[in-house]
Amino acid sequence: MTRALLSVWDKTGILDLAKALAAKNIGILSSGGTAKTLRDAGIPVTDVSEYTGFPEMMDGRVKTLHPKVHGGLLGRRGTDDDIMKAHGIEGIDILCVNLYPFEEMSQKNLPLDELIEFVDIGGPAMIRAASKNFKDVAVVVDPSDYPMVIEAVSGKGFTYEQRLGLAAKALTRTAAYDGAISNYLNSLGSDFPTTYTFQFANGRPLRYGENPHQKAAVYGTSGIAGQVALQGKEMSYNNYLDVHAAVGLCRELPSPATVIVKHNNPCGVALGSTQLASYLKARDVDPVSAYGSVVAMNSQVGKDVAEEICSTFVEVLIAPSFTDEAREIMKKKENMRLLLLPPEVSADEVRTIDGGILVQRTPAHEEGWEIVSKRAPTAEEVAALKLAWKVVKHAKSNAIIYANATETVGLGVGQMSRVDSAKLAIIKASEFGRTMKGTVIASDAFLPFADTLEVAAAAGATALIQPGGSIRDAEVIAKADELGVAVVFTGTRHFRH
Ligand code: 93A
Repeated sequence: MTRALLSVWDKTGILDLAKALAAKNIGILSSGGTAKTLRDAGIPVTDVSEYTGFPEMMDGRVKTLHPKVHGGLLGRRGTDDDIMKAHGIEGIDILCVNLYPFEEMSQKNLPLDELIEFVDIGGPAMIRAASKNFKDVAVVVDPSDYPMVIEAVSGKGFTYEQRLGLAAKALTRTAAYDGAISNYLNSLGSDFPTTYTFQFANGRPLRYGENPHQKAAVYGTSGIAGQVALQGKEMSYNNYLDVHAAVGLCRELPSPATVIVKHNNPCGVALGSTQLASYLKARDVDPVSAYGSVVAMNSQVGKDVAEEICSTFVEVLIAPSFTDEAREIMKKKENMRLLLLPPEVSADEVRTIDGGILVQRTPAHEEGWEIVSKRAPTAEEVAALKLAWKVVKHAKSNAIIYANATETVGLGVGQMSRVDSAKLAIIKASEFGRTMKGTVIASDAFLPFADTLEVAAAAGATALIQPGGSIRDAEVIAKADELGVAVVFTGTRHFRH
């Protein structure tokens, strides 16, 4: 290897890479800004403009777009040597590029005239050229690959597999980049692009899908999809789904809180003065369902929680951090997966249907609450309504959640009729010796009839939160007033199919 071209927006790690190249007498060509960075650090570098005899122009729009650059990347060693020589084209053996930050800048509401300048043309062109010629050119688009490159140039060079892997990664990057640009342009003037392009890297096969006869894989580098278990068995398809469900709710709760999820639905949710207290309360809501569940917590897991978790069977425990002591204790549950709660990635919610996809976006803020009953809820009821409303949002419809100020008491979820959810929650809670006396209820959508309210009130619920909006709202409110139940309308529906 005799020559490398470095042209990077993100200069992270570039000096280390350049030093390693220089140490092996690999000549470095660079575009303006990158050349300056290297030169300032005392690393010998030739400007691309000097090599091509063509200046950078048009405010940088044309920097590397020149046959002497693209010929150097595309020329087949052994086949094109003569023509390269005839035109003074020098072979480029390593290309290191990262692109103008279009994705980041497109979030900043810039006028299109300004944003368009972040559409990188020369960078992707070089990446594609080098990728096509991967047998002769190593193409590097990710600073996290620099150590591998440094090792290769300092040792035996690149293997065929390494070159191919780098090219595949490089083309994944340009495809994602173009996808982001096309999504942006296709959605100008509307909320969603006319053509929806999305790319997820880091695909890993899973042992199987929802069931053992189904094949499956997971894709993604960030959020839950990017998480690898700290201990335990590999994450399964269903684990990812349940973790996603648990984390979505857990992130909305004040800490410390615990969310226990089984088959994509919460089966126990509690707040507590400590993480342990919230876990014990959440588990007691439905200890039978909690067996073999996914548990999400939103504060550090210490020894006390670890010991309790180990006293039962938990599929996955996810938390922002674990103390060393907790990690040590949980090692004895060698199958239990431990995951770190990742920062939230706000992305469109995408689901597949036969022949296409459905996409939706959730705004951060909901409408305000309105008290519509004669009796206003007490402070204690308001706290319970807040908790129940958050939980119902994350349960499958039709859902009725009974809660007090710190925990769910009964959960009726995923039924075809709302009143059945109200009854089911009571049946389940009574199995564990719980009463609905003094609870409140949340309904994910409006109550179409007063029947659900009557069932809940007869069991002891004293307040109701629901979106409102039924043609029989007045009937439901009149029934609530008759029963002394406080009613809050939220204006926002939380169906979850
Ligand atoms: O404006 S460009 O599309 N035109 C080009 O010819 C070109 N060549 C490299 N952008 C171009 N680049 C990009 O410049 C690279 O992809 C990289 O992101 C950046 C590095 O510029 P500099 O070395 O001047 O900081």
